[in-house]
Amino acid sequence: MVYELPRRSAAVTSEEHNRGQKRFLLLLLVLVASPCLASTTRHVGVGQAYATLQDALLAANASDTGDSIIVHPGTYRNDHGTIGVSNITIKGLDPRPVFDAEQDSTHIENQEGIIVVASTALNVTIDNLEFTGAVSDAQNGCGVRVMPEDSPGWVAIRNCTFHDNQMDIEACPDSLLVENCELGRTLPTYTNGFQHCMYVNQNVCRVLVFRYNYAHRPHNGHEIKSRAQNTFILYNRLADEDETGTYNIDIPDCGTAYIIGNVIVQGVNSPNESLIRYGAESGGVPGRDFYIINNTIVNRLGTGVFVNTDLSPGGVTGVSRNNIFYGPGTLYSDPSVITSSNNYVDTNLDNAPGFLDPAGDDYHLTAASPGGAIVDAGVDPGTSLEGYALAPAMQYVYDLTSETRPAVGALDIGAFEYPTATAISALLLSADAGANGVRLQWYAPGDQIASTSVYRRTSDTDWVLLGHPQADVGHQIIYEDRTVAPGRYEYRLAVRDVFGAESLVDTWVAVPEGDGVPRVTSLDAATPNPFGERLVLHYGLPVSSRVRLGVFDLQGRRVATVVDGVEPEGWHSAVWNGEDAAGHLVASGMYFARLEAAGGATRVRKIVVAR
Ligand SMILES: [Ca+2]
Ligand SMILES: [Ca+2]
Repeated sequence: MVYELPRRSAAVTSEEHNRGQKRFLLLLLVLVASPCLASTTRHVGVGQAYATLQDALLAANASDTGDSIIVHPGTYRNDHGTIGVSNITIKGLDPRPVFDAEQDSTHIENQEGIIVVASTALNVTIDNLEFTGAVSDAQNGCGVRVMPEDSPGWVAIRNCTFHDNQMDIEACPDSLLVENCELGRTLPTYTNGFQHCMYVNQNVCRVLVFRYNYAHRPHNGHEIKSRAQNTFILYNRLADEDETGTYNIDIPDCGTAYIIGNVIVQGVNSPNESLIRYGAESGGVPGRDFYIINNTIVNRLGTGVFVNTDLSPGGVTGVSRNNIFYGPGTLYSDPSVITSSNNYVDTNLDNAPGFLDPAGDDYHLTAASPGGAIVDAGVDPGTSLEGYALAPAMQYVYDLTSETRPAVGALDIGAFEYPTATAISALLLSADAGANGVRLQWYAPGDQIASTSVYRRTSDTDWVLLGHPQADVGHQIIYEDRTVAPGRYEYRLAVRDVFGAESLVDTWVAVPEGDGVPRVTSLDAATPNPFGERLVLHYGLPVSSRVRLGVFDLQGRRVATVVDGVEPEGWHSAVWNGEDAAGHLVASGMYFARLEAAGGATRVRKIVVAR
């Protein structure tokens, strides 16, 4: 969806288009790249142009051309830096690079964070990095720290891991997106202060979107604390576990807050009984409305207040619908300010909701979940005061992703719909690359495929959609990409089933050098394989050559001759109709295709005939 806030243009693209809301949110991630033609890609790592991220950032700041920084795998100790200019992307290559400040306060820039985004840096993406050991003398050493920015820029933090920092993320850009991240344990400090996983620390932040994350084990702090004017907490897991997390969600200065589709768990060591706290410090931002919709909220402490507004200023209104409140405690400190309906309450921790694995914090519903009370018992939660549709469009997927929430009867109560859709499991059969293209072949069983999509990227570009190949009757999906230059590419097949669940298969392919002519004699994997009536054999010749392409049985006897003659250099295809030399269909079973070309080059591929 594209959300927009009224005053400043920005947007987020996402799979939630069907929400159709236009008034909110931020962050145009597809416009991450700088329009500046002089933009440079700088590589960091052993044997790369820059040994440290700090060196690459100094160069990127000096050139101020909206550079991309690619961090190669490895552990970077005492490597830290400041992003001082706009339109910077820092992206780690798998396996995810680790930045370890080694719990030494001299190891982070300005005593702030391993990566600091200065207020002068607008539109920054930090992708696929791990941050650990950030400690500062001020006791708020961060994995990533974004300085206050009262201008219309954004910061996106994606696919990152944080743990054992004094704060994982402290940030207040105009717009902030944090998605698909793990924000793990925060470190105790000598004053035993409040160490949050996610902290938006000033009201200049206009919009926070925090989604598809797993925030857990804050030490004497909150999984998420937001002073943003508009806070969206969507489809996350926020769990104290064994640590001393205080509030799972703290919205201290009021504002508009959306808490939708989350798993929220207060642990046995929480020093404060409240799980969601709203307006406890001030009315510092104008909104006075909050929405708690389709969450599964669990209290393992012996006592508790699920939603606490007792210190908030006047004029506060909340909506609470379709939630599961599981465990002892008071639902609302002040029920008069909350419109509440269609919530399921079980104070006993006796698994009456029929959760899949509550001891493991997995609150998916099961066949034991009560129909009519939880399953299909939700209502359309309506819209917010600002017109934002409150119904959950997505659901959290353990641990760091999400999926479209399936539509199975009426909306269920809680964070998950039952039955959970079963994603179609797709399997890569072959990936063949020649000088003039790539051919990929997958197998995706089942007859409930709603759509397929093939994407391509390189190690430093984002996914590009190539097409939507159809599965054939044999459940095979074939895609041929004739648009690639030599180099390494990753292909992704996404198969979405009719319930909305998606299965992904990613494959790296190396395309060799060449200008349309193969470097060596080659015979691609036969397609389709197995086959019944018609088999296509693709082969490539580096030079014009006498060619014999035949089919042989397991005893090595020639069954059929497909090509026998002189062919020019380049790529060719030939069809075998499954008949032997006498024109009879051959028996089902295994055969071989053998290509013989000039210079004694011989290539063999297995063929399976299945009738
Ligand atoms: Ca608590
Ligand atoms: Ca349902």
